Amino acid sequence: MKNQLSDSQLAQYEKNGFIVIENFLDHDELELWRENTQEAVDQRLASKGMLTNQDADEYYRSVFTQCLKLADTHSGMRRIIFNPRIAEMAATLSGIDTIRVWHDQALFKPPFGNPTSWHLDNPFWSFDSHHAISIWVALDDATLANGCMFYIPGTHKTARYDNVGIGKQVGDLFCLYPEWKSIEPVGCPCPAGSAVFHHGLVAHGAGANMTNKPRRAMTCAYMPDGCVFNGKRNVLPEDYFNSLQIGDPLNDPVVNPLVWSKNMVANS
Ligand SMILES: O=C(O)CCC(=O)C(=O)O
Ligand SMILES: [Fe+2]
Repeated sequence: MKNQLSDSQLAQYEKNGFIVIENFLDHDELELWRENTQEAVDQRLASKGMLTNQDADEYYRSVFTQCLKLADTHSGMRRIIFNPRIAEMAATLSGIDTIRVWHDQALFKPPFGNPTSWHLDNPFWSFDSHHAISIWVALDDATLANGCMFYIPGTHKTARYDNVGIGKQVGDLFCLYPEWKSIEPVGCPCPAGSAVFHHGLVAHGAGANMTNKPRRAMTCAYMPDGCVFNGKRNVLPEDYFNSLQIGDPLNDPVVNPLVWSKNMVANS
């Protein structure tokens, strides 16, 4: 795993709000991620479990097959997602000392799948933070033809917390941010095993899958330690959600496990 970050990569992330790490996983690691992710997704779909988009409308189901919090239901995924080396990279990029998992999610764009409309991530979530970050790992080659990621550089600096969602109009986000229309989007094709880290407030989306094969990705979103509840349920378990008041710390060790801390390393 290529888990070293150079100063120039840190500066690029700060400036653009995303960074591609080609061939992040080596051959064996990629095989492990593929096997575990595919198995965890198959199990979740077969069990008709919660935290999928299988009850959504036909359009959204064809954007991707979405399965959230696979680390909760699959031990192999737990080992992958709770890897402190990845969490350390996420913390280092976002400039924080202690980091929790918000949620993992598999996003498999099916053959001939719909595009992923331009959106921001953090406005979906139960906390507001300028230090939220995700890793998106390509399990298949991600190409301009099959729906690789696209970003609008620098937008994390002026984004707000309104949520446009991921609807049927690819460009709905620009009704909210007309000033972003003049910035050239950057496509990020990358070979399988590559990773993209992106800021929770950077504008991003993915093209349609024009090919007859799936474009699979495994992702994890991280929350800085110390974040507070903003009133949105998102993926919070119902009982926990009902127990929270706006402003309460989101520090449940099971729901949002602390996966890396500078102090943890210093003390160990
Ligand atoms: O994989 C996709 O199509 C979209 C991914 C995305 O929006 C994300 O990881 O935040
Ligand atoms: Fe996203």
